[in-house]
Amino acid sequence: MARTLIVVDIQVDFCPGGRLAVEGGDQIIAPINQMMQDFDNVVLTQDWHPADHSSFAENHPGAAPFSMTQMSYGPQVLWPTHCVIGSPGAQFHPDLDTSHAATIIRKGFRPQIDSYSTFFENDYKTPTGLAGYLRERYLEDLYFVGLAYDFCVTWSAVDAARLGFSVSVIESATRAIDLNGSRDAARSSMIEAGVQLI
Ligand code: VGL
Ligand code: ZN
Repeated sequence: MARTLIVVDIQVDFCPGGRLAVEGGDQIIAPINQMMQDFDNVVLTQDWHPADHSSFAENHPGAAPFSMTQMSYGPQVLWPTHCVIGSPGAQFHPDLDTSHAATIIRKGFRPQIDSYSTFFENDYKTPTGLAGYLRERYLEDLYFVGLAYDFCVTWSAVDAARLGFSVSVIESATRAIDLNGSRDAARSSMIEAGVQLI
């Protein structure tokens, strides 16, 4: 069965020096570049927010970054401003080899909805189109790597498993934000959803 590597959000803002830096985020880039050679298909994802995005603490007067708020679709972390459309921080990390990727999925561009998963936005309803793309190409064996383990990687992997794909996460090629125990919670939710952790 054709194997697809889905490389989540290897962007300047999620790497050291970026606006929502994940510790060690840059350490996984060389191994991911290497791994791409062993896959039949590579998909890259890109967090892609307008400046007025509702997930930014800055757009909620008085709110601190990493605090929680309530959105129409449920609880939402308020993040430091990151991955603003067209900004240098939204670009792929310059060391990432983008030449093997057939597709780039962008997410989080609607001002009122955040999107961790690369399949559905955080309302669990609005699709990105990735499931249709993969199914139409008979790509059903998915391997996830990238940033951040406990947000975009986990939400994507859990959605993929629920959609019926065969799903693995290559843990050594991920790094976590780990906000209030989010790493362990993420890991449990993946195991519960039937995601293979390798
Ligand atoms: C992410 C928080 C906000 C991620 C994206 O890529 O994990 N986390 N936006
Ligand atoms: Zn984001």
